[in-house]
Amino acid sequence: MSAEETRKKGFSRRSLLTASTAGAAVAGSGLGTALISSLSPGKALAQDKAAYHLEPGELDPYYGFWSSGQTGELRILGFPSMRELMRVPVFNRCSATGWGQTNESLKVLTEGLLPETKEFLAARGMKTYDNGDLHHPHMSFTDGTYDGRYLFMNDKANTRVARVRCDVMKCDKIIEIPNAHDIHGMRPQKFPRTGYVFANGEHEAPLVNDGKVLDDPSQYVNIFTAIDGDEMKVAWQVMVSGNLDNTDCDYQGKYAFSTSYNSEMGMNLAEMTENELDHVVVFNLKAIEEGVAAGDVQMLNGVPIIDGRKGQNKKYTRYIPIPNSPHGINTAPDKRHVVVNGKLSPTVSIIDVTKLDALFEEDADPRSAVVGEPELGLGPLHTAYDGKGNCFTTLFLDSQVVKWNMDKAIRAFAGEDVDPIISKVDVHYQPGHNSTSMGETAEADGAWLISMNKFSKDRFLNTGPLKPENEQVIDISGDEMKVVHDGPTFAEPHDSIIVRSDIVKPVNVWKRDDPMFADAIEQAKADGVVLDEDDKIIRDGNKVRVYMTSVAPQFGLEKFTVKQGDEVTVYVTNLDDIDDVTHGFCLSNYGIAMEVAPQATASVTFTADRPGVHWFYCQWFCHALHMEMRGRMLVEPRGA
Ligand code: RUQ
Ligand code: CUA
Repeated sequence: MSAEETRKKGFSRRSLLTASTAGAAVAGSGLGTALISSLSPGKALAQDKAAYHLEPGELDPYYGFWSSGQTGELRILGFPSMRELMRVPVFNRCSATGWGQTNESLKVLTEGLLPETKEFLAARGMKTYDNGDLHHPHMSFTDGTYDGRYLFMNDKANTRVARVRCDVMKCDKIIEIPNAHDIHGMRPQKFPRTGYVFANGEHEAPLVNDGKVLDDPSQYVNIFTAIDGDEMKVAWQVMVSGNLDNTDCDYQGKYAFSTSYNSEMGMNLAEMTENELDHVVVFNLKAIEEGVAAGDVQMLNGVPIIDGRKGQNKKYTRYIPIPNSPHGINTAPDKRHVVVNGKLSPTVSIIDVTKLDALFEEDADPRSAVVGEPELGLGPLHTAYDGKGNCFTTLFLDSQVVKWNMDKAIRAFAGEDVDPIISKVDVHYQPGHNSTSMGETAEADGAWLISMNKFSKDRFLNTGPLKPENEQVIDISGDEMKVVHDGPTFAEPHDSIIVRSDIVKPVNVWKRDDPMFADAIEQAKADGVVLDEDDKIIRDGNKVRVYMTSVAPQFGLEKFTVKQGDEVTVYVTNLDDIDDVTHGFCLSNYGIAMEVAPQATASVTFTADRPGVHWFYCQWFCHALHMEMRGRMLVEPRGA
């Protein structure tokens, strides 16, 4: 039998030979001899691996942008090799790069905080939060697909939304969202462009949360926010009923929609899961924009808020009943269907966006927008797409991914006798999110699926009571899904996107006038210092500004002298413009360290309260004489 015939019969060479018992299984069947004699198993495996295993020096065809949950950073992976390429600090504090300590990062981390938050943190001796819970990274869109400009991400822990610039892969904006609590679901507008970034406030609280209303849940509200992704400013908010979980939007630029569990507005588990039906809230973007323009709002913290609660004005929102506690919501690349994942219900519900107009214009029954509700298995959480009409849904409780057909599910709902389920594959264990290559865009290519599993249990060497997560790469090019790689990761890659590598075009060196260090450029100008040329110390009362260049393997200053108690700012400008020659500035026993990438300026401010000789050194291996790249800060004792 030829390999082709074998595949047609449902046995692929791959499934036979990748099984550990392949030899035995094959030997026992009549078709084994032919296969084994024509192929050496080693070669077949190698061919198979070639799809996801790269040879040294080969580049991945995709970028993977990974969240890190409670670690608070963004991670960049090569995909499908799953090699971790970079960590981009966002809501966390980073020892290597100085994120959370440099003046440049502190500006990003503090300028978008609400005044009351700044006050609250200052009383604790803090400038910003040190933790974050980054769940959902998504790229900006133009015309239904990724455009390589920005990545947006949420912080559930401290109610923030951040943006990362894709040219330098650094976070350039973080804003705290007023009036809302705990931003969870977050998605950029797909059409015509981003545009808006939609963000769900998950937890409910009194709208004015100053302590006057406490244990009276009847006065709590939930808030949906639309952010202007270019300006990184809140455009408007909508007050809704029920906790907002995940969100997505259409490919037409007309609607956004959020899943909502706890339509009961319950305060404990029993109350929260009481109703048989929760809902999806549909937001009519044009009606909301008109309402805001017409002043049908209340202003709070500088933001216009529309009342879109259930039973209020039906112009702005409609509530589509969905079986108990829906979680993920995912718009299909067919630009028409949206899958709502049941979580506590074994079903997913399919919404047809072409039926949403009637909900608003003709007051149609909201359930009329539901055109399918296949039962898939236990604990459906998220759905991804192959762009060929098929859907991949994670089943948390079953520890499986199920592949099913959208069209068949819709026909079955209409009464036809068809089974939408194509196949299932075991994953290890308890999957949450999944993503397909380009799958949340109109350019879904159907090559790969990643299943992001919350538990790894026995899949790796034991690391003690705390185990890694497990992310499995699945080949979805055929009808049967094949798990081809286990990827252990630290807490907790929650969600990811897989982006074709040609879309993302990062630079190799910084531009000397980059806005990231605009403040340093301005201060230098005021001090009569040319950042790329001068090594100078400027004294300004008890403030001292130290301007230093760096070229491998030397800092521009071998020493500088300050007085105990001075407020010192060190600016380091990296004059190297060769790819990959990053320097660092680490001031030992002062708790100071930062990254200075090619052509960048970085700065840090501290009080020189320890007298004596203190070495600073380059902390990024840059040259054969990297160890020699060092200098002294001499601190004269007080009264000397
Ligand atoms: S939600 S495991 Cu925070 Cu993305 Cu579904
Ligand atoms: Cu410069 Cu190491």
